[in-house]
Amino acid sequence: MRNLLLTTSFAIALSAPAFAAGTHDGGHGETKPAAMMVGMPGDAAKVDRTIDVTLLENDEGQMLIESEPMNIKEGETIRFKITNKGELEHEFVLDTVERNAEHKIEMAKMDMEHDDPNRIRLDAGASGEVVWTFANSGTFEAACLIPGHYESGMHREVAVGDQMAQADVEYTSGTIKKIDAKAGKVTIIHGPLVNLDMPAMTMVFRADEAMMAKMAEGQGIEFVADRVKGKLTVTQMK
Ligand SMILES: [Cu+2]
Repeated sequence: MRNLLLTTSFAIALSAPAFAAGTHDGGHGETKPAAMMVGMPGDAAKVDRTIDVTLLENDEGQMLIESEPMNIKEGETIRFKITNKGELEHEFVLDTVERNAEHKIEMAKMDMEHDDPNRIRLDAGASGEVVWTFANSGTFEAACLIPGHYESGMHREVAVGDQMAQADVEYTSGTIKKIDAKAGKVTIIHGPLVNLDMPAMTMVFRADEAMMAKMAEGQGIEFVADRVKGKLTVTQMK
């Protein structure tokens, strides 16, 4: 590794020093997973949730990465199910904005096909997946680095934080059916929970004491639920 580091000083000069052992610096064809700023390859058996991603071009000449907002909690393992619905080849690369910019320059010199765990390249009509664990909070990026594609719109923000970004959460209406304050549980008759990919139904949620204090049986509420330590929990309410 020491020799490799010496011979790849160019790549290191472009990379954050602490994460110099990222995908590229190990040399092409070497698939040893390394810790990157954006995280690490995830364990497919321990996926927290799936985000469906569509790669496509539209009639206005844009190229897009479409999905639900990529708001991810630190430590979450996501299965990105990616489908190329376009007519061109596309890729999906997870990295920092800076590293994507660096790789975009390399790609402009030579359209390289990579085989790194943080990226996948898909022919028109093809689909595949990337399983990734986001170990660090921060703003990252999903992008297609095929020359010209990024500029045509193929990049999307990936926000990793302690909590889901407030601006992007969608409130769901519901009616509180039952409160079990002692158990910290509340039964809510609710509409579809978009972020959890759940249809309208009656379900038991966790809620903390402060949240419970604002609730009454029979009350109509607008709320946000999310998985907190594996349990469906009311995280916001109005
Ligand atoms: Cu593309």
